[in-house]
Amino acid sequence: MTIERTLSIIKPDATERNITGLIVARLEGAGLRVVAQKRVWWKKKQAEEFYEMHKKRDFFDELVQFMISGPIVVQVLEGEDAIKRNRLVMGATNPVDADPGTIRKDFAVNLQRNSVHGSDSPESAKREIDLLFKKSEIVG
Ligand code: RTP
Ligand code: MG
Repeated sequence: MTIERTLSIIKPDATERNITGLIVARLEGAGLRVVAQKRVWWKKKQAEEFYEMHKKRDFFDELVQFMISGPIVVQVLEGEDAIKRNRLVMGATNPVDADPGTIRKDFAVNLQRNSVHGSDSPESAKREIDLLFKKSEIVG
């Protein structure tokens, strides 16, 4: 059993609809613990740096504009197999393809406004956590 940490973001479409608590309840219900959390409103540069791996994708500019359109909640989640576990409870990127009972099936608006982000590998989890949190902000 591996206790892991992963980086989660509650996106602007969810803060706008005031459903961050409903989403946190789903994460906790899936066995994940919020060990760090803050509400921020990114500047363009921060969104571009976070999503740097998507720079060449045709949706990059739209994604950055969306992610700076309102406040977000960034979190470190801890738990057994946290990275995979979080991706499972999030559901598929496009809510149309997401399984019943997942966050995206129940809350996402569309492919872009899909309510949550979750790190997709141990390497990206480390990069994303180090980018957004100081060590002292994470309390396990
Ligand atoms: P995330 O990174 O947010 O956890 O989502 P993901 O791994 O499921 O999806 P990814 O391929 O990494 O894409 C990042 C985010 O970009 C937006 N997107 N828009 N218009 C489009 O074709 C498109 N494709 C992706 C989504 O907000 C997606 O979560
Ligand atoms: Mg991704």
